[in-house]
Amino acid sequence: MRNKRCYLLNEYAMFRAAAFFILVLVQAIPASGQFSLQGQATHMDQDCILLTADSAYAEGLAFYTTPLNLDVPFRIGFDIFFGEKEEGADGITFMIHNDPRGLNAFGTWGECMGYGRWNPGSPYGTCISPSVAIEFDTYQNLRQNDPAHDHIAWLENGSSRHSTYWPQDNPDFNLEDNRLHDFVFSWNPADNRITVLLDGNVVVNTQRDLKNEIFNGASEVIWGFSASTGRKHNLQYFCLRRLARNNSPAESPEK
Ligand SMILES: [Ca+2]
Ligand SMILES: [Ca+2]
Repeated sequence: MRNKRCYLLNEYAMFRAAAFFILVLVQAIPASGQFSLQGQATHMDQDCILLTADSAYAEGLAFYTTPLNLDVPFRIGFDIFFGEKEEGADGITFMIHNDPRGLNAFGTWGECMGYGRWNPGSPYGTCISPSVAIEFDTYQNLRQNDPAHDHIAWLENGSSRHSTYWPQDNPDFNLEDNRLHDFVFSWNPADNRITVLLDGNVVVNTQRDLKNEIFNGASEVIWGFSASTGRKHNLQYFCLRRLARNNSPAESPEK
């Protein structure tokens, strides 16, 4: 885990450089009552939400009840826990979506982590779409082009299959190490830039016109997390640290 003080200083410098921010709200988000929970998801102590217990064939989802506006920049930071068994499964996704089911949207269990569906080419099985997601995958599934080691990948529109992943050069990479991992997702609509950090490492840095290429022109989207297990399992949860975003006149301040 990296030095928290350096992290905070870097965050501050990055925010100062963001001259397009009119007003940035930075506050702790109490989890209670602000997430809509499905499946096995439930509130824990200290602003954490359990997605799956360490049990087989479980699925849990948690969506924030205040929509995000893609027309303004945002940054979401949280800590995530993947369990302590290296041979466990399946992992967690962070996603942004406007699936017609809204806060009730869910995907398939097991290797799809409550987000995707097993076979991207098949119409069978539920998935969350339109959407983008970051998957934190802790179990190899060849159908989804997983490497043997744990990895992070960019997913779109309810497909769990990916052509690339991070890291490419660390076959020992393991997320199930009984520790919280520091994750930050940033979006800047000025250049359609998406940046994702995990424990200080850039794991995704890409440009994608989310509003027009994914969400068919819609600005208002839902964000949240999903996780599942299969025959293999692990305790999986996340803890929200802060939500920072532009407070435009069209939006209500965070309660
Ligand atoms: Ca692992
Ligand atoms: Ca997998």
